[in-house]
Amino acid sequence: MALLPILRYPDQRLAKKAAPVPVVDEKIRKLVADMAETMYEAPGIGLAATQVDVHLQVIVIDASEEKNGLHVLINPCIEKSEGTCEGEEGCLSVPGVYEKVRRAERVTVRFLDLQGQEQVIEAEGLLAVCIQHEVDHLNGKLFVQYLSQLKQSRIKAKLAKKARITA
Ligand code: K1U
Ligand code: ZN
Repeated sequence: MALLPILRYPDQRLAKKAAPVPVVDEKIRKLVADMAETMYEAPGIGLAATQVDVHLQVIVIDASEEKNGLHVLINPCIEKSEGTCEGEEGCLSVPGVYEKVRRAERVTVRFLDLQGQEQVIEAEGLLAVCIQHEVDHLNGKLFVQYLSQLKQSRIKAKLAKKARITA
């Protein structure tokens, strides 16, 4: 397995739209293993392939307390969204920034598993929020885009300053 570098906002590669995975093969299973290792090490509760500069529809999520509940979603499609909720979100591509975002409370998502079999899950709470956040990544959208232009400019300036200090 390998740790993968995570792209940081405002890198334009984060705005690319991911393509569907044509076949779930060993190459995809290796990508998933590397993404899971990268997510756990960060640490984070989710990671989309877009964030590691791979523009395929692959997501890993583990929103469990014990870190023993890995979900792998290939070619995910949110078929149903119900209710609304508002909670603080973070993003491994926007380090150190946590902001409130409004999302659907429950989602039904269809996807392929690591064997290429179609699966459906109904999710709520943090898992549902994380699925929406990661599917947004695959569509080239970041959680900061739900915020005002002023907040987005402040976040860009903060990250640019941090990058200058650490360079
Ligand atoms: O996609 C990502 O950048 C991962 C992101 C997922 C996410 C977090 C919160 C709400 C929605 C989606 C993160 O994992 S940010 C880090 C984080 O939330 C966390 C880190 C350590 C322990 C617990 C949570
Ligand atoms: Zn993110």
